[in-house]
Amino acid sequence: MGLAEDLNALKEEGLALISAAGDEASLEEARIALLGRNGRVKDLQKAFGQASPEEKRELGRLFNEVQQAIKSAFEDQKDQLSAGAADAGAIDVTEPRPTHRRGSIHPISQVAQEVERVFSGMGYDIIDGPHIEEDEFNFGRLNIPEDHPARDAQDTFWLKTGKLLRTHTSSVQSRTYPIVEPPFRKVVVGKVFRYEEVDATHDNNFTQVEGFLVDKDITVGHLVGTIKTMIAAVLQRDDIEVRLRPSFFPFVEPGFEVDVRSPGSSGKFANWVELLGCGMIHPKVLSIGGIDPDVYTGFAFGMGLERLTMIRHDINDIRLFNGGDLRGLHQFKS
Ligand code: FA5
Repeated sequence: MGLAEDLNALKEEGLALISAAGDEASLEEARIALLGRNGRVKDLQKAFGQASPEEKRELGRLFNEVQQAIKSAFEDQKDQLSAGAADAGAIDVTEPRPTHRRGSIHPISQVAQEVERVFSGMGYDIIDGPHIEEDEFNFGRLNIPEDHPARDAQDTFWLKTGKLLRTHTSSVQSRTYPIVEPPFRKVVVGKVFRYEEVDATHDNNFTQVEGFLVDKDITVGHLVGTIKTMIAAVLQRDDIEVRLRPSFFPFVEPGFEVDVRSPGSSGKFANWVELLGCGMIHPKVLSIGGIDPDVYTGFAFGMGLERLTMIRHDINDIRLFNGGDLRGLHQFKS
């Protein structure tokens, strides 16, 4: 075969090879095989060097034409491949948006888990109790007999059966005393319900954390130490100011309310806000529960978890938690 036929054959094979290249890697392989330093075009160029001057004039024109045809086929194929890749990544603006968004743990549940972790670390058992409660456990065994004025502060929702939605987690204290032997430490996190006007710091269903500890020689010092430790550990800061005020709850003696103030807060918690009620468990409550108050003493507290979460995240309105506006809640993804 003469050089002219070789050149024509190379042109045909080369164009076929280039148009068969389906991606950039195989196109590059074809380019190296045809136009590379040891490629087919270079081979023929060497043979071309040995031709006579007359042949060279004729073959030179053919050589340039073949080389040019291969190069431009290569450029065309390259353009086509990159246009295809751009199409594949294009955004279809008519496509419907995905409707499922990834959920997140509710900020109250996140702080509840944190509270339980902190109390577990202090040796407390995590326990639970029913939302639908009997008068006896919510009030009676807590030294709040019928017609006691303390009931007025905790009006609630009553069922036709005579049961009620518990107004505080202290009901779990009265359920627990008869079935455990001191010493013990228990903590409950759960929903409570009150027939109450809703505002920025009050809801009609909210979450309480009830802690109670019974042992020998327990004092108010243990109570205050526990509360301060818990607040600092859950909020992960030690600049929260805590103050104790004397207060009255029929199931403790003496009783206190604990207020907190957050110096860094830009809103509600820049001023004192009540966080919890607490005190030394009333001897009457212990003996109703079958625990001898001459041998054992103990403390108890009941804290609003929404309020603690509000301080944690500098939230100014409790209605964010139950309002159902996911834009608010999604800000607190853990
Ligand atoms: C009680 O519920 C007592 N059981 C607390 C207690 C337990 C005292 C053990 C002594 C010993 P009080 O009604 O004050 O107390 O509620 C306790 C906490 O729950 C409050 O300090 C507040 O943080 C929160 N809280 C009360 N009412 C609401 C409400 N409507 N919305 C949100 N949080 C509330």
